[in-house]
Amino acid sequence: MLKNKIHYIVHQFLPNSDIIWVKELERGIINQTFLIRVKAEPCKEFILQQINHSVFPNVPDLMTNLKIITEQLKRAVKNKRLLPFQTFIYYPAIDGLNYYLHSDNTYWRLSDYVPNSSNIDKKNPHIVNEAGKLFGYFINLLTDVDLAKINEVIPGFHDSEKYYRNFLVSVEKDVVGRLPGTKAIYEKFINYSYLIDEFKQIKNNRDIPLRLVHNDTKVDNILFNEKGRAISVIDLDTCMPGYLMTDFGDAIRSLSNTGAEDDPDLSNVSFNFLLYQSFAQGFLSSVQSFILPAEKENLAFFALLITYEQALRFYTDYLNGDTYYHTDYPEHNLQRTKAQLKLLEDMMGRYEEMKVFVED
Ligand code: GN1
Ligand code: MG
Repeated sequence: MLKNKIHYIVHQFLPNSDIIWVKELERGIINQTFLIRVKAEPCKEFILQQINHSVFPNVPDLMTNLKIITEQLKRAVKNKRLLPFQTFIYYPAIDGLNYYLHSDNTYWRLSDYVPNSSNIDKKNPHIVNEAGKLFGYFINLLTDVDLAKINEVIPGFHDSEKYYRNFLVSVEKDVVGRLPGTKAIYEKFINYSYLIDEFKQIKNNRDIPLRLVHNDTKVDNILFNEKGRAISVIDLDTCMPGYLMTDFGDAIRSLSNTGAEDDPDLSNVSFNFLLYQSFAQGFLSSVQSFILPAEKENLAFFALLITYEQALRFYTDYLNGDTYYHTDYPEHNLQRTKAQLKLLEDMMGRYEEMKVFVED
């Protein structure tokens, strides 16, 4: 039974603890997450997560990264004190490792739960500005980490060119026969592939540095307190060397969308320029002391690029028969693709204004 299993696993981290309840959280579409309440003085809550082992084949390397990153965040938050920022740690299991390998070959980890925090359900300029400040601050806090110490747990994670190549391979194979019914979508990806050509130029630009960035800056990965202040950044699994613009772009993809990432009603999906401005303003205020001109010039481009990339990733998974992302219904990845493409096309119509806003 799942409950017994969860209790057993919690006891691998907190032996003898008295578990009051376990609740499954809908957090992310990669890992499975549980909130655990344990009897203590006062009661304390923890996050137990099953790590998606097929997405992260090397769990020890992943957890080594997380140890470096969470320790650095703790240190830097104390030194910089520019914004409130709640950190958390991963607890070692009784065997001393910072993950637990269960007998059924599943990997687990336990961390603090950030108290009095939640995701937001509605996006408004204030909330989005808060998120911008905190995602920018996150990069600022990590500027001292030696990049050579961080393992590349998913090679080329935001290499859009790689995703484009994967897409072409999946189109060629069409293993589950989903291509013929989605030819119009396929055509769009081909038409917009000039974004990949432009990305190739950026990769060759030596003025753009790699930094330790979050790489998954969607709205769900920011926690807010009850006053609506952004207080913590979660889901650090993909935190690896990458471009600052990627964090900006991925956040815009998620935060400026008036609909949901997988909205079944495409009329809900649109690009909200005011939310874009609010996020950009917050983000730039946190990175202004170190952002380089070549990075700034490409911020708006990455909003388009990462939205295109995400659409490609969803569509490729659809063509592959839904092997990567968790799906709730057969056409889920197709729905996600359509919503991301709609958002992308909307952004394309405002691209010049987007550029002008961040560059000034
Ligand atoms: C995945 O971790 P989670 O489920 O929030 C994905 C991101 C995508 C996101 C889209 C490791 O994020 O890159 O942007 O889904 N993470 C991984 O919702 O592939
Ligand atoms: Mg993630």
